[in-house]
Amino acid sequence: MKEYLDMVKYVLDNGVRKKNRTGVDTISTFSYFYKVDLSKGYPLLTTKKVYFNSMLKELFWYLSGDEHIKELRKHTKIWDAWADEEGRLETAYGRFWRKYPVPKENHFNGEVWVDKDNKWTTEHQDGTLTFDQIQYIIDTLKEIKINPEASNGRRLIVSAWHPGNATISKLPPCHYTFAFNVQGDKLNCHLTQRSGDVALGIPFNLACYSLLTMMIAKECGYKVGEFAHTIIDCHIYENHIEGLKEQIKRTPKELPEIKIADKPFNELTPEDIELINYNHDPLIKFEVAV
Ligand code: THF
Repeated sequence: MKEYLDMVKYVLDNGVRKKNRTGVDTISTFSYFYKVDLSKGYPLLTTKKVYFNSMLKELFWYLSGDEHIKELRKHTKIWDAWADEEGRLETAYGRFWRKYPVPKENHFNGEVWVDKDNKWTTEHQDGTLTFDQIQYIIDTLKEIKINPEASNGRRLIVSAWHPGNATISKLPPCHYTFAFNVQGDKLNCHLTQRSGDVALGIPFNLACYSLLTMMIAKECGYKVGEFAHTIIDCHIYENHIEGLKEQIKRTPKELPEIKIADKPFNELTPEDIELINYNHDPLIKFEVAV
């Protein structure tokens, strides 16, 4: 994928050395943007082997809304470093996608921040209220499909950022908000990321949100449009520079395809997602900075 290799080259050429909490320095740039057309194939990098299965399990972990990785860690180690022995972790992607905490009542001047029919809000046994942002997106996209003038077409936002949680979390979400956008019969998605590890995280994030967009497009009756990505602190860890210099010498191959089983979105499992014709260059080993 040319768009990815261009990003690698940009950061290699323009990155400025910077220290960070992990102890491994990065070369860092501010606010990189690229987008890819999902109708041209599934953007899983071909210039190295990307562990599609780890990424797939990660996406279904997000969608489960679980606040632990008890299931996920049976399949991949990619989140182990941030969880405790029980598998619990404060990084709140899926938890906030599916169960964003909302104030109960009389929050400010008696305002109630709950949708009127409790369509997306659930009251839990302990009395807390949470909002299912993914279900809101799906239901609203279906409504927009029937009535393109619906008022909420530019409010299709999912937020994984909670300021309070972010102050205590060992690792607040890196990709913390995404937005859907309909143009004609196509569904687009834009992801904003506060911090992006070019070698390891970004290939996963790109594949993950592109697949999510394809799944939601299918569920709601749209064709796939573009995936767009803004990375605010876009960086390369110094121990990844050699590997990436090797990778940019490689020539991208034709992109693979994705086949999604004919099932309602909420019933999909990783087994229902098929990756077809993934031809790739050899793995490049990168160490993750924790
Ligand atoms: N921290 C850092 N420094 N980089 C990240 O990309 C990152 N994440 C998540 C949280 N903190 C991060 C964790 N995601 C791999 C991939 C994604 C990760 C963490 C690790 C990884 O090691 N990938 C290898 C092997 C994959 C495998 O064994 O399955 C690879 O070659 O891709 C970004 O969201």
